Parts: sequence; structure tokens; C-alpha cells
Amino acid sequence: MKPISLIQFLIEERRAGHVNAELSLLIEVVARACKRIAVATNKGAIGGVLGEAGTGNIQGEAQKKLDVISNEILLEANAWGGQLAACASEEMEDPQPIPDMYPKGNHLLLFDPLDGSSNIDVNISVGTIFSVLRCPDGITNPKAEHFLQAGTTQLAAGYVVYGPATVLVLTFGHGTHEFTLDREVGSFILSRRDIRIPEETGEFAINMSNQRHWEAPMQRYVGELLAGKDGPRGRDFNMRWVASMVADVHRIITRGGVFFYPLDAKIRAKGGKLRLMYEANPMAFIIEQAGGAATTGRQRLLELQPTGLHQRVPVFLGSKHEVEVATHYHVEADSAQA
Ligand code: AFP
Repeated sequence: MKPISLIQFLIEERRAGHVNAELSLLIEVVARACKRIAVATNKGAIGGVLGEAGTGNIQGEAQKKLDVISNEILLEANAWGGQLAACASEEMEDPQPIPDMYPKGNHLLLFDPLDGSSNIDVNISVGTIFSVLRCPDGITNPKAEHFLQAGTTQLAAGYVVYGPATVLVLTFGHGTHEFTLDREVGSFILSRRDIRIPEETGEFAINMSNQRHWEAPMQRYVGELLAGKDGPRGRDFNMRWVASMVADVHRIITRGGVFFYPLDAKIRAKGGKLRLMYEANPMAFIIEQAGGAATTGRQRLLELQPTGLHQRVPVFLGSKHEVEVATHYHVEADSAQA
């Protein structure tokens, strides 16, 4: 079969009425920016891009040089295209308006430019996560409040994983599709259409070092997985944990599994570890469109009404059955306490 490039795929999606011209152009621009980030990450030590930038982001986390470079690449690529009203990023406190010299569009773009960047210096996969929203009608200079839309309103979401291959996974709400970067040709080529995540799985991902801080229902759920064949679940489970959410999610998109970043006593005051607007929501959209489930442990992630641009939430996502079991344990424990 003849390879289908991302551009061809986007034209097909336009013809099918799944995207308009503006949104399809926006995705092309984001994909092009991600190719530049792939080049920068691939250079590694010889590109002089590894190590700390010596600055902190809005969350008070140390920024890597590649966090700053990736953020600039995405901002610069998206400023002039005419599809956006503003961008928001993990690396910036407030949304960045589109400079007055460029035309403005009616979309809002949110991104985590380099997720898992603490892994970059040890040559483990990292990635970019993005989400596209519609700019509310009549708003020409969007502020943070205009981005605070529930995940169900996302027009598109995607991630790019910079691993042994550079892979883009994308949804417009009509299935989840994967594209692999052909480095010689310089194009993303459709490698899997309409991905389906198996509903059952024997593989889970969680940072076990936080176990003593978890809530009782999480202790119960993971305790049962660890008990294996002899426990109440009657089967053995295997654990995988990369600590780059993009890489962990990509494994789930490829062979099933579940990923948890639950609430724990250490992070309770912050609301969770992962960011709702540019990590949890886009991943939840991608996972649901592939037949998986995504919750906060208590409710469907995509239905959560955001209260802040950098809001953090607990995240449970992946193969439907396991997400449902873990969520059920939390809901049941809450109602027993009520
Ligand atoms: P960084 O981008 O700072 O490396 O954070 C990555 C991340 O947000 C997510 O990709 C991982 O799942 C999670 O943090 C791992 O965090 P812990 O090591 O604190 O469990």
C-alpha cells in the first residue's frame, strides 16, 4: 500500500468534514515544530542542549535547556500562521497572545513542550503534548479564563514521542491515529489508523515509591495487583514505569495497560501531580478515542470543569476494565465514608 503522509491524511479528514482548513493547517504547523524539537533532542550532548537552563518554570520546577528550546520552537512556529488567538504552555505563567503584526485565528493552543524532560540527560524518551480549543466568540485577546474549558470541548489533541522513532499520535474526535516520522523524507507517515486499546490488561504503570502516601482505595487496588494469581484478582500483573508520561501512554496505545498518577498525601494540597489542561485532558481525549478510559479516580477526566490554567489532577488512564476497577474502589470508599 502507498504510504499516506500527515498532509494527505489531513486533506482526507477535511473532506470527511472532521476538521476545517484552519484546524488542519494548525496541526501541520505543530507537527512541523515537533520535527524541529526531534532534531534538537536527537543531537543530544553534541548539540549542547542537555542540562539545566538555570531557570524555573511557573510550577517552581527546574527547567532543562530543552524545555526552554522546545517552548520557543512551538511559540515561534505558531505565532504567524493565522490560526491562533493565543497559546498557553507549561513553561509560562500566562497565555501568550499572538503578536499584533500577525493575523489572528479562532483557536487556542495549549502544550507541554517537553514532557519527561528530567529523562532527557539519560537518553530516555521524552515528548510534546498538545490540545486545541476554540477561542470563545467575540474574544480577541484571550486570557487564562478563556482557556478554562472542559476536556470534552477539545477540537484536537496529540502527542509526539521522541524515542527510537519520532511518533505523532493524533485525534480530532474521530478515532486515534499514529504517524511515524520518516527522517530521510522529513514527513510523518500514517503508521496506524484507528488504534484500539484492549479493554483487559495485565500491565500497570505507577510510581511505586509513593505507595506509603497513597489513599486507602489505591493501596487496596495496587495491593491486589501485586498479590497476583494468589490474590483476589486471580492473575499475575506486570509493572512498567518510564516516568515520561508520553512514553508510558504510548506503550498503552500500542499494547494496552494502565497508567496511574493518583492523589497522595505529599501532593494532596496541589490537587495532584499532572497538569489538567496540557497533560491530562489531551491524553484522556486520545485514550477515549482509542476505546480506553480516563478518570481522576472519581470522575471522567474530560468532564472536569477547569479552575486554573496550571491546575493539577490525579490521572487514571488506559485499558477500560482496569481504570473502571480502580475508579470503582475510590467511589465506593467515598460513599462508605459519606
Ligand atoms: P518532567 O517533565 O518534569 O520530567 O515530569 C514528567 C512527569 O510530569 C510525567 O511525565 C511523569 O509521569 C511524572 O512527571 C513522573 O513524576 P515523578 O518522578 O515525580 O513520579
